[in-house]
Amino acid sequence: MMQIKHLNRVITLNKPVIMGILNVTPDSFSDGGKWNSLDKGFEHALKMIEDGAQIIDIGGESTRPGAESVSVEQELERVIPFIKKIREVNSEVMISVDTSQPEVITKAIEAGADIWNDIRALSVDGALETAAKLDIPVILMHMKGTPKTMQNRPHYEDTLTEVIDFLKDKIESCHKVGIKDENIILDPGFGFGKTVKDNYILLDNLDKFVSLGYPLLSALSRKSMLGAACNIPNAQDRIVSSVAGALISVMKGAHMLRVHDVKETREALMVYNATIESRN
Ligand code: PT1
Repeated sequence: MMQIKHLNRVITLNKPVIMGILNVTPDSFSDGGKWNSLDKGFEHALKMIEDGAQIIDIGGESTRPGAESVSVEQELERVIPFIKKIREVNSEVMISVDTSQPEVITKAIEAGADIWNDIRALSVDGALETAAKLDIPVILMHMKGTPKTMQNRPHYEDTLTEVIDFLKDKIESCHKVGIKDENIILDPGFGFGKTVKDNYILLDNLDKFVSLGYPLLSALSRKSMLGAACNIPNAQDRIVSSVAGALISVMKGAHMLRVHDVKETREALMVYNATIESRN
């Protein structure tokens, strides 16, 4: 049975799991920095937990297309207080931190976080060694380029093969420094250096990622690939299309969903679960 484990916290992946997004950046692409005051962000996290999120993903760096990078100090200032505040009232929920910086994840884990969500797949200096030493679950995501430039004419000879080979190479790098298989989670990286068609090729072939044998995270909530299919320019208006994408993902075997709209996604998953359970 696949599971994600850190300290006394365990999530079993026999049913799809929801990771709720808590953007503590002033410039989030879809919440526009709505949750960047400590109190508001905290309330939002509690609401997501109540709505069925088993993981809260906290990010202090905006990584949407075109975003500028921020300093380690800024990331720490944004992220650590939220982790501490959530841990004061909840010791059960898992907390992932959306960062690429070894120093940020190290301090975040000290403050009570569990999972390293790294869109740069441990490519920053010292990241692989830090992940091995911390012995925590890590999310390895595919990206082509950097957030600032990645949507500048992305091109692949063979999208699926290139993304899968990238992740296989990263898994090998992890093994070399002693990161355990049980700590590896994969993510195709929707919207990170991909055309709309590339993104839909990856969604249609998510089962091939699942076949690699690791937990798979699908993170397409409110992204432009949905806006493109449905002609919805505003990210906030992409809730129904996000739930549709989430449901396609779980039907192709995704274990985890990184979403903004926890309640709506949970409702779709309840229908999915009822369908699966009819087999017993
Ligand atoms: C992701 C992800 C992430 N995405 C993981 N973490 C973002 N593991 C932040 C658009 O096309 O996919 N996996 N952390 C947000 N990034 C984007 C990218 C937001 C593209 C929007 C778009 O609209």
